[in-house]
Amino acid sequence: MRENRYLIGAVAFAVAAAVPLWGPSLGGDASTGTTDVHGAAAAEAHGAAGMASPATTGNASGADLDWQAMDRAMAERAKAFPAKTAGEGAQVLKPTILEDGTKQFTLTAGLVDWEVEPGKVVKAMAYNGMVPGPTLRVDVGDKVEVVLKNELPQSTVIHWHGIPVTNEMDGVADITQPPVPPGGSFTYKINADRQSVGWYHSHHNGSEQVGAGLWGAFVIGDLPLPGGAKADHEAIMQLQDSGAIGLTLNGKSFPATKPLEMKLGESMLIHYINAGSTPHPMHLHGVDQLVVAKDGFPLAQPYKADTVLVAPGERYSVLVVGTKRGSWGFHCHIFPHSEGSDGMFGMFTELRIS
Ligand SMILES: [Cu+2]
Repeated sequence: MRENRYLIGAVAFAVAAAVPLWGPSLGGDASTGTTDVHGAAAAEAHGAAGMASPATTGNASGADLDWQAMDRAMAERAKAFPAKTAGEGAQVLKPTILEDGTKQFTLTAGLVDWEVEPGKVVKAMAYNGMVPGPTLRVDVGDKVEVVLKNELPQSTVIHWHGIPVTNEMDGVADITQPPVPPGGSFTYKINADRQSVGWYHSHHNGSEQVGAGLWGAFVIGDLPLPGGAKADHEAIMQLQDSGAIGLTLNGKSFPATKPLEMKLGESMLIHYINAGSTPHPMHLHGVDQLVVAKDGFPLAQPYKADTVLVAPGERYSVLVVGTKRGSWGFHCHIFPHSEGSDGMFGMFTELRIS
């Protein structure tokens, strides 16, 4: 009971602490929260005939733009996709194999400048210089060590979400271990004894550190698919909405998001991981999503959807078959997260079937 009280206290504190931090950033990048409100208010005040669309990325709200200017701005952004930026997140990290066969990974947490979209560079916290952090992939039965080195100016820890660990390896500051101070390190030992689609993230000053970039994917083994099917492609789509990184897919905002690509008739297994602070309904145009797993646990009865709601912390795995050629929109269906008066932004990409 005593531990429970601490936990409840910690959660209440985290929520209270998070509200002022997340308030302005939940709507998107720095310009979002304010222009959004201004746009709606301006439209009301002027009785504007046009829609007060949330101006999330540009300088003007919908009410301030004539329709040609709006169309031009939208076309320009769409044409820039997929835009080049410095840095690529979620790269698969190769382990060092220790003498006893243990797979050892090193994650170094530090400050980096991260380009989320062309010209927009934010002060991020990152593992090994990338956002999201490196993707860890191991086999069922592996013994795993992850060495956390802290080069941040504040303490940190790593929590393993959906990954089997003993209590002392759970990585929650002051609950299961002391925080790892600047300059310190800690080695996590994990027996990867079951298949999982998991992830890892900071559990110290989480409302700042996770949104600043301290998270990544951790996959154990292969997710079994209905009927023993094998997917031709596998992709991980990591969602973020808050903090320094803001509205992104795999650490990048449209037009710097990466299109997913497959050929007609091929299949792709896509794992959503929501590392953010709000749910995102992920909508794929043109082809169905077959939901095959929740939090890495295969579903007894997979089901079809065109929009899959992924809450913070959750993972959903969906199987997609390329039945129709084309560039299909693929985005969060909360439009203030993906499309405004100057076009697509944030959580928008394409599934390209050729
Ligand atoms: Cu969203």
